[in-house]
Amino acid sequence: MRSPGTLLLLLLLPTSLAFKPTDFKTCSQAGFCRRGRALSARAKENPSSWHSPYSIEPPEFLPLNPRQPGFTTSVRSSIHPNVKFVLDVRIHEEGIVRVRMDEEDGLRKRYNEAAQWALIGEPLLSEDVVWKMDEGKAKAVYGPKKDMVLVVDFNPLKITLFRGGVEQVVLNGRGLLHMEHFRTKEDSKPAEHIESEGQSVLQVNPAAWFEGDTQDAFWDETFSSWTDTKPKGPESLSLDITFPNHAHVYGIPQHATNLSLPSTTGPTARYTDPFRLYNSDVFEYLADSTTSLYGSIPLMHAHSAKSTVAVFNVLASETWIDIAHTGKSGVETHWISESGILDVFLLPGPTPTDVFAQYARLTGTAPLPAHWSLGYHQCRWNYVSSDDIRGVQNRFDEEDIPVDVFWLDIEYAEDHKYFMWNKKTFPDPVEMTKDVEAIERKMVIIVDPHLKRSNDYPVYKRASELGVLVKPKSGEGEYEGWCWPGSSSWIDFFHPGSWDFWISLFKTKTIDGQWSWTESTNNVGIWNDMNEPSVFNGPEITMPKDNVHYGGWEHRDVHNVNGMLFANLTFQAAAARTDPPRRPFVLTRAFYAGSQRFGAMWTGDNLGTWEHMAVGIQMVLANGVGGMPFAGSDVGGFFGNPEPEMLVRWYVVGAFSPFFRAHAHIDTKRREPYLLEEPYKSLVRDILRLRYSMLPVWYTAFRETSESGVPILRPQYVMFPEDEAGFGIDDQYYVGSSGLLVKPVTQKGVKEVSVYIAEDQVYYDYFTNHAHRPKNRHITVPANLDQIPLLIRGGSIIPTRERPRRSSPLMKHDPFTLRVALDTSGNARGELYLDDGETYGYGKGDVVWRGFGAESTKGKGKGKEIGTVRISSVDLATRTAVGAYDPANEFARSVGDVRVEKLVVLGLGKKPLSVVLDGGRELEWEFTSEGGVLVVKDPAVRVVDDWAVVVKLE
Ligand code: NBV
Repeated sequence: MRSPGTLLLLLLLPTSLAFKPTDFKTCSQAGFCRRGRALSARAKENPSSWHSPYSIEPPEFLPLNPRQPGFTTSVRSSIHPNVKFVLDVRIHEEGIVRVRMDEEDGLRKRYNEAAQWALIGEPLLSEDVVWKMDEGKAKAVYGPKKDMVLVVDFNPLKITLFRGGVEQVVLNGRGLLHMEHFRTKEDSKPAEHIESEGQSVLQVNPAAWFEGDTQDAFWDETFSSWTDTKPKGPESLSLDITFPNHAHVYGIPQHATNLSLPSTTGPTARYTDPFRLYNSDVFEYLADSTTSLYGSIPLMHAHSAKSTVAVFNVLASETWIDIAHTGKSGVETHWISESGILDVFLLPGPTPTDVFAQYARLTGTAPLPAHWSLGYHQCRWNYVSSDDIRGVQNRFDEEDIPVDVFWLDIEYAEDHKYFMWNKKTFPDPVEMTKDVEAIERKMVIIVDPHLKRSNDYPVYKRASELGVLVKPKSGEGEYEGWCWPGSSSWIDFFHPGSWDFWISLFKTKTIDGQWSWTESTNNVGIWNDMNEPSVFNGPEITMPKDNVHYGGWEHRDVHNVNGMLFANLTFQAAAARTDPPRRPFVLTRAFYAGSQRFGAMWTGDNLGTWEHMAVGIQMVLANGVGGMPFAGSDVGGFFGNPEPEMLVRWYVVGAFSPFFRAHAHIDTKRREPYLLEEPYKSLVRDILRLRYSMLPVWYTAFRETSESGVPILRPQYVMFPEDEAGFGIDDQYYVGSSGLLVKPVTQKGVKEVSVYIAEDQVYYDYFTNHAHRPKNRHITVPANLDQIPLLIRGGSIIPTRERPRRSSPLMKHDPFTLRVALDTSGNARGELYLDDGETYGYGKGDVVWRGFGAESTKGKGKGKEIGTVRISSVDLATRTAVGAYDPANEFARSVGDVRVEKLVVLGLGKKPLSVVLDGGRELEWEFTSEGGVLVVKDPAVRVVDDWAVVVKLE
């Protein structure tokens, strides 16, 4: 059932607005992208004579002050000698280099605030740099090994980062740097074409060799029926970034493509268009394309067996990126942005893990999420009434299927006025929410950014009174666009005046007589959709670029940051509902660099096809590279009615994604797991139980990523950075540091899969305990519909909780099983992190963090060789915590009764002679010689304690 409003809107949407990929620009339809590509084409046509017109003044103070972290100097462009630019080069801690360039005393100001939203603070400067001047270049030597050298060439301007004498990243090496300066219409005369012999275009327009001889889309531009007025004229920014000696590039999410990004230009090109970064609501997006999707993270890793480096190009405007793999010489990239200053960070690596840490240092990490949010989320557009929600919950319980969260999409809201319940269908919203919460489950409710322009809507009314709505191009009044509620306006979250107001809306008690969401509870999570922003009657289904935001910035300047601010404020609002705050859950569709700090994301409106299932994995991996680990794709596909086989496989993809949610379009048939026929229903139930049993692994992995920034889903190049054969693999991945390796099946009718293994190590089948040794670097694993290709890497210890429960909080006191998967030397290690899962108590040490180890030794006993495997649990929090950590902290006490109920040791060479708890007590055990599996039953040890179990072998 859909509301009459939605039905009307869906019918009214003209086909030109039917969100086809053709509704979105190609590079050739975006003036500045055409100009950028034309610049690169001219450079290619004239390889011998091409040179960058930009040069810098030698920073003369450097020889006097060689220990400066950087310098600022003026930049000249030989084609516009009267225009002034300024360059700032700095070396920060961790060897991160920042290069900024802006126009100085220009006619207008370029947008320079993207970094302010992306970064967690002003990065600290390095104290370890020594500069010298050398042959027309400035050279900075730094780093603990003094092997990092930054070379700045003065004329033409070029910046190169070397490590160990090898070129890593080069800026403007191909001479494509171009910062279009501000001008007036009057003084920007188009070049005249001179036909007569002997006179070249250059005589009329000396800049034409570089800039071209036309003024392509300088002052306005039309796409379909929309005209972008471009009041500031041309201000685009082009920059070539080359990664010599690196063969793969990753990152720049979000695109539906391979993890290792294919070429978009040159002889190796797979695509014709560059990758685009322009947050867009692309309806029914293609499963293989460079089209920009809902989020944009301008971070790119470049990788080779010897090195990883990255660039973070902090731009908030529409950006296109050409990639060319050039064989031995590396990867050439060309970044073309519509507006903004040049603000590039070079992250020096040298390993993927280092790059993640360096990026995390700049933009922060994903905070520890609420534990329940790692459970299974059941969503649909829409559960149509309170009773519908209650009914769905009952059916899950009747069928014994675990679930943590029920979601409400836009139809709960009267006339799509978010926060306002449709009382006909949801007469008792708080009671309904409490009914869900009674079984320790949660609700997540959608709050979109478009506000119905109606004075009976308190949210719009107040925002309008405060004057915090986005303005149209005139800079006066309120921008009006079309979205679900009909005529709508959008809060300008760049306006500080909107912040307290937004936060106050989420309070569940009225404060100072202001309207707030009293018909809600403090546990409710929030879903921020449509925040690209999606505008049905706008150009490319978004806001006109000449709309005006706080500070006078145009929408074109801030577009890609816009959605992040909405999620940021919602996250703050949800946290501020209680004092002390509790960990909020916010899901966002649009995102930017830094969005990881404000919750989870999903890959938007995918299709129920095998291709979309497969590309969803690649996209989640790429989002991890971009610093957004808490990610997933709609299980089942948003559009369409997946056949049961596909649905079962998709549940496996979901169960091995950090964010696990099933969702479906309003026009699809209901497909909650309990509706499936057998055997599919039981298969899905088992997959869900598997996810729940592994929540300790996921939560432990989130702890790690919240500190290190290393993604939760780890592709081969992250795990084995020196193994070239793995660099292109993106259909299998490891889960955190756990040692679990999964290869979800994403094709129909599959019976077995071949898993790539980069090392000479034993890998155990998670379900059968079968010990595999790779042959030709592969393991063949059975993968019928009731089988999941899931392996444990030898050397890992996996903590699980195996009692089926209805929701994750009900598992709090359940005992643990440890799977001890010995490596080829008989050793293993693992970790378990626990806390209360909802407060910030972990900040003051209310945690349990255990390190497990298995160590094999050989010795003499009674005249014979006796082998021992010692399996132990030690406290990690004491060792790593800053200040005094109390192992008997409040949380630890609350789980003092929690036991380890079973040890499963895999890969024992021989039958044990005895299994004893260190200190004496004999334990009960069973040994299966096939695979060398020892099961130790109930060692009766507490999870909070130090203990050791000693296995003696003949
Ligand atoms: O709110 C309705 C849908 C939502 O279910 C989906 O997950 C979002 O990606 N929303 C988009 C708006 C309309 C989509 C056609």
